[in-house]
Formats: sequence, structure tokens, C-alpha cells
Amino acid sequence: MSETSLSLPDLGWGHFFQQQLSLEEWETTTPVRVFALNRHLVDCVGEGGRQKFSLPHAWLRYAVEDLPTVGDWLLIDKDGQPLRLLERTSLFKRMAPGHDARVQLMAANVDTLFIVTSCNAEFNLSRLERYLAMALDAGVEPVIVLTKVDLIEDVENFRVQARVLRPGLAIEAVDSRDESVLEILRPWCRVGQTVALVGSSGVGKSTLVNTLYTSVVQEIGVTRASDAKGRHTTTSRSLHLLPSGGLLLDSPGMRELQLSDCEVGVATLFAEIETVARNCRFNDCRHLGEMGCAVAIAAESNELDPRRLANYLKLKAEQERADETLAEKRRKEKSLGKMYKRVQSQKRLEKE
Ligand SMILES: Nc1nc2c(ncn2[C@@H]2O[C@H](COP(=O)(O)OP(=O)(O)OP(=O)(O)O)[C@@H](O)[C@H]2O)c(=O)[nH]1
Ligand SMILES: [Mg+2]
Ligand SMILES: [Zn+2]
Repeated sequence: MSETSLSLPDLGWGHFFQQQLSLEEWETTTPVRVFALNRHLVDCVGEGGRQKFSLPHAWLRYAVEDLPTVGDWLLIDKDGQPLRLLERTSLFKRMAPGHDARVQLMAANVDTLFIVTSCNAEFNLSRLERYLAMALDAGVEPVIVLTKVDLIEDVENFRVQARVLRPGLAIEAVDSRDESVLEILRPWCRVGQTVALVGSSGVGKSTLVNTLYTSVVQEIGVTRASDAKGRHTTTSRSLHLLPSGGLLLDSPGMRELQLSDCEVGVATLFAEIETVARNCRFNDCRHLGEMGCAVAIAAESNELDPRRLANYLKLKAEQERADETLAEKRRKEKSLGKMYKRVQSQKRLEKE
């Protein structure tokens, strides 16, 4: 599909975005979708084709969540300058790798998340739960895509394991290099639908993108045979238009994925544990040995899956730590801001 012949619905536009525009904006501005970002340079596609611009200087002071990320819709004026960011249907974010407790936006307005995992040593239920919690939290439909089925005999075993993660979870098994993926994944790749991919390095995300795209657009890495681990060949995030009409976002594998603000997602995914927890004696029970803990009692009588429970507690703890680090950072920024203001007013006094 050529970028110059696209309509807004082809790019994922719909009622949700339309209703955010005033009549005046509808007449004087143009919506464009962010296809790629490189520091402050934004690469967008609209009805008029592709265009690039730098973020306005004033925007650099905005909070991270108010800045555009891949998949966002922006309104631009007649001169091609961005005016404002439209509200999102969904947003993926994470704690940035490193120690400075920064939230990093990963993708906006995604409809479906392909959680890619391969049928080998990489397959790990607790890791899948982490991605599922993210998808559910963002309000995005998760689909488990099992790759490398050509290398194993018993794919059913993987399916059965994945099925218990969530009732009604869509699970598809593919050889990412084979054209059959076009047919298997088509229900989620129709015109205007946006799909994102997550998964460890080497599971075949770029290979999937290439097969769906039919031409080579992403560099493909070599997996070390010994441990089935790759080395994250893909380093940028960008949207690709699929021949089927959908849009696909290939993100770098998430090496240091940390949940940020996924409380709802964790609660939704582990509903069976949350239900039991309602019977704990204390409202704020952390299920770590407190008196009258219903979760502990259920675990002892094997009513709860021990692996799931352990992962639930781990994700909750991670969540708490992330919340604390963020709160601490905000406190520091606030007191720095206050100090700055004091210094400024002191200087003014001295001048007078
Ligand atoms: N046999 C087989 N090989 C596959 C399949 N999917 C991917 N591969 C191979 O696995 C290796 C890694 O695939 P990539 O597509 O680069 O993996 P990736 O998920 O994009 O990895 P990063 O970009 O590093 O995160 C390549 O050599 C692929 O050819 C599959 O379904 N079957
Ligand atoms: Mg890749
Ligand atoms: Zn408890």
C-alpha cells in the first residue's frame, strides 16, 4: 500500500479521535499518525503522505506522558507544525532501564498485542503473565503467538500450558518465516487495525514482521543455538503498513521490562487470587504470612497454583517498588523546584 494514497481510516483513524476535534480544528488542521521517533524528530504519515518535523521547543518541558510516541495522533497546522496530541485509546509504557526511575512511552493507540514466544527454552509462563498484565492494563487485546513450531513435534503441549494463563486467551502457533502467518494472523491485521509485538530477543518478531510485510524491512539476528537467546538486533520502534491493510509496530525486545502502573492489569490477570484475597482478615494484607490470610490458606490446600501465586506476589512487589521510586523522584523534583524559586526570589531581592 502506498503511503500517499492512504485515507485516515487506513491509518487507524476512527470516531474516538474524530470526536476530539472542534469544528474549527476540523477545518484548519490535519491529523497525522506518528510512525517513528528519533529524539525530537517526529516522522508522521497523514492523508498527504509522510512528513517530518521537530517537536516545538515548548513541548520539551511537557511531562513524558504528554509527548508523542509511536502510534500517536497529532494535529498539525497549515505550515506542518504540530499543535496538539490527541487523547489515546491505549498506551504502553514502562520504567526505562537504568536507575533514574523514568517512565518511557512505548506505543500508543495499539489494538492488539502479539505476545511472541518461541516453542523452546525461551517459553516461560511467568514472563507471558508479565506481558499479559501489560496488555490488559492498557486495554489492548493480547494474542499469544507461538513461533518456531517447525522445530518441535508437540506444539499442543505449549498451547495447553498457555491456555491456563487467562480464560479465552487467543493462542496461535506459527513458523514465522512461512507465508501461512498471513492467514493465521489476519483477524488482527485488517485495515486500520494496529498491532504491536513484544517478546524476548530472538523469538522471531522481526521475522514475523518481514513475513507479514513480504519484503525485508527489519534486520534479522542470529540466535545462539546453545541457549536460544538472541541479542536484540532491533533497536528502533516504528510502525509499518501491512499489505493486508493493518499497521504493525516492531519494538525492541524488552530486556529490562519493568511494570509501571500495571496494577489493574495484574489484578485482572490474577482474578482467581484477588477473589480469594477478599477474604483475608486485613484489607491491606500482603499475603506474606499475616494472620488470617485467606490466600495462604488457599495455597496450603492447593486451591491456588503455586507458580501463579509466586509470580503474582513478585509482580505486585515490583509494582510497589516502581511506585515508591517514582514517588521519591517526584518529591525530589518538587523540592528542587522550590529551592530554585527561593534562589530566584533571593536574587531579585538582592537586585532591588
Ligand atoms: N525455524 C524457525 N526459525 C525462526 C522462526 N522465527 C524466527 N526464526 C529465526 O530466529 C532468529 C531470530 O529471529 P528475529 O526475527 O531476528 O528475532 P527478534 O524477535 O526480532 O529479535 P530481536 O530483534 O533481537 O528482539 C532468526 O535467525 C530467524 O530466522 C521460526 O518460526 N522458525
Ligand atoms: Mg527484531
Ligand atoms: Zn492475605
